[in-house]
Amino acid sequence: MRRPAGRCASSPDGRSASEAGLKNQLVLILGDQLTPAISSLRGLDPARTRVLMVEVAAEAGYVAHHRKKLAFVFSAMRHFAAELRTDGWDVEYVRLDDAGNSGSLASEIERFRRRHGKLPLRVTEAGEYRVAEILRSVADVTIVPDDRFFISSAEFAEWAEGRSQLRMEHFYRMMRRRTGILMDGDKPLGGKWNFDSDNRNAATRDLMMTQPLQFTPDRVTREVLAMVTENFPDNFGNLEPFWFAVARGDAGAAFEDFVSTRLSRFGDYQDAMLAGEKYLYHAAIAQYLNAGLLDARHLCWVVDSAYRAGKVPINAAEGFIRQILGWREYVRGIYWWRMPGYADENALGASRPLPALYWTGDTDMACLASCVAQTREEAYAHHIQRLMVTGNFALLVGVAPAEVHRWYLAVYADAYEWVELPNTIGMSQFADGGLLASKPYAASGAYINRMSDYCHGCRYDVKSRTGTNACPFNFLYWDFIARHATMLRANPRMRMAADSWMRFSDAERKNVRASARNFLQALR
Ligand code: FAD
Ligand code: DLZ
Ligand code: SF4
Repeated sequence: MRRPAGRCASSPDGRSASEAGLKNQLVLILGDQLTPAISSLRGLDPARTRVLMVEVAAEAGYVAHHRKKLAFVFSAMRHFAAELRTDGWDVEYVRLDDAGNSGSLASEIERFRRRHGKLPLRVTEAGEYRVAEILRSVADVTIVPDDRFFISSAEFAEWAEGRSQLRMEHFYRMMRRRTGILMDGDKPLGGKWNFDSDNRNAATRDLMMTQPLQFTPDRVTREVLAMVTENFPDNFGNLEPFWFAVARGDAGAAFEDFVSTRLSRFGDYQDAMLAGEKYLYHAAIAQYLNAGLLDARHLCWVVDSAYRAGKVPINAAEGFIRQILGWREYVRGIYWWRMPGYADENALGASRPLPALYWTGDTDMACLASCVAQTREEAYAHHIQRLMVTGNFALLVGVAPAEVHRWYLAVYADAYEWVELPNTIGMSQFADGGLLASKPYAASGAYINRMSDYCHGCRYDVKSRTGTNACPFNFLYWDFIARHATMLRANPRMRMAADSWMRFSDAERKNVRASARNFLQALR
C-alpha cells in the first residue's frame, strides 16, 4: 500500500492538491491519538501536511457510549486540534454536527479528498481491530506503528508464541528487565518483584482520601456538552457535572496531584471498596492515558523516581507500575495476538442476556446498585468494582460474554476495545478458558464483605447461603461452582472450591440450587 509522498493529484471535481498550498501529505488523527509525538506526524513538515480530525456518527454510535465519555472524547479532540494548530500544523477539523459530515471515518477521508485533492494518507495504526480494518481498506494509505506502548504487538506475539501457559507475572518481570523500571541492575528494587500480598487492606471510613483533580468546563467543552445533550438524549449516563481534564496540561496536573496526594496509599488500598467513596486511592487517569493525553513511559518513570526519592513506599510504586507496565501492556498484547476471534470466545457457554439492572441500577443488592449508580454518575468505577462486583455478578449468573463486553465498552470513559475486551472476556468472564487469567474471578459475598462496607447497608444477609434473605452472591457462587465443577476441578486454584461443593450435604446442595434458580427466574 505504500506510495511515495509528494505527488500532486487532481480531484474528481477538478481541484488539485495545490489548492491546499504546497501540501503533499494527509494525516488522519483518531480520537485516541491525541499525542503531539504520535508516529503519524513524526518527521513530517507542517508546511506540507494537512491534518484531518473527524467527529463521526459511526464512532459515536458503534456502542451507546456513556454521555460523559462522548463529551470527553470530542472535547479532548477539539483541544488537541487547537494544540496542533499552535504547534504550526494545518488542521481540518470536522465536527459531528457540521453540514455535510458523512458520518464515518472512511467516507470523511473520501470527502476530504474530493474537496482538497487525493493526498496520500498516513495514519498511526488504530487501537481497535474494527477501525484497523476500516483504515486498511482506504486507498493510498500508509499505516505506521503506534509506539506509545512499551512493547509492540509483534514483539508480544513473539514472547507469547510457543509458551504452554501465559502468565502476566512472567511478562511483567520481562518488561521490568527490559525497561529498567524499578530495577537495580538485574535485581528488582525493594528485593521482590511483586508486593501484591501487602496490598489487600480493607479501607475504613476514618481514612482521609483526596478526590481526583476536577476542572471547570471552558467554552469549547461547554459547546460539546450542548452538542451531546442535543444529539445523544437517550444514551446512558449523567453528562454533568462534567469535570474531566480535556487538555494535556490539565491531565498532567491530575496525574501529579495523584502522585503527591494518593499514590503513597495506592498499594495498601488497591482492592478496597467503600460505599460513596468512588476513587479511594486510585489515580482516575485511564481516560487521559488511553486517549493520548498522558504518556505511559512518563508515568512509570515519575513513579519510579518518587520511590527512589523516598516519597512513596515500594508497595505503592510497584503496585502502580505493575498496572501500567504489566497489565496494560499485557492485555494489549493479548488483544492483537488473538483478534478477531477473541471477541467471540465463550468458554463457559454463557448465554443469559445482560440484566436490565446494569442500566437502571434497580436492585436491592447494595454493592451492585452502588457500582452501577457510580458508573452512571462518573463513567468510572475502579478495578475491583469492575472485577469483583459487576463482573463477578455477570460471571456467576452466566451472562453472554459479548453482552458484558458491550456494556463495559459503552459505560466507562476509559473504554477502548484493545484494553476493555481482554479485561472483560479474559480476566472478568473467563470466556477465553484461562488464556489471560489463571482462574475465574468468582467470589461469594464473603469477599465483598471483607473488602467493602456495602453489606452494612444491604437488605440481604451476607452470612446466609440460601433462602430469600441470603446474599445472592453466596448461592450464585456455589451454583456457579456446581455448574462448572468438572472444569474447575482441573484447575489447581479452583480445586478446593469444587471439592468443598462435593462435601455439601444433599439437602444443602438442593437448597443452594433452588435459591439460585428462583433468583435467576426473577432476574429474567
Ligand atoms: P488505577 O487503579 O489508578 O490504575 C492506574 C492505571 O493502571 C490505570 O489508569 C490503567 O491505565 C492501568 N490499569 C490498571 N489496571 C489495568 C488493567 N487491568 N488493564 C489495563 N490497564 C490497567 N481499563 C481501561 O483503561 N479501559 C477499559 O475499558 C477497562 N475495562 C475494564 C473492564 C473490566 C471488566 C475490568 C475488570 C477492568 C477494566 N479495566 C479497563 C482495567 C481497570 O479497571 C481500569 O484501568 C482502572 O479502573 C482505571 O481507573 P484508574 O485510572 O483509577 O486506575
Ligand atoms: C471513542 C470515539 C468516539 C466516541 N468518537 C470518535 C470520533 O468521532 N472520531 C474518532 O476519530 N475517534 C472516535 N473515537 C475513538 C474511536 O472509536 C476508536 O476507538 C479509535 O479511533 C481507535 O484507534
Ligand atoms: Fe452485595 Fe451480598 Fe453484601 Fe448485599 S450482602 S452488599 S448483595 S455482597
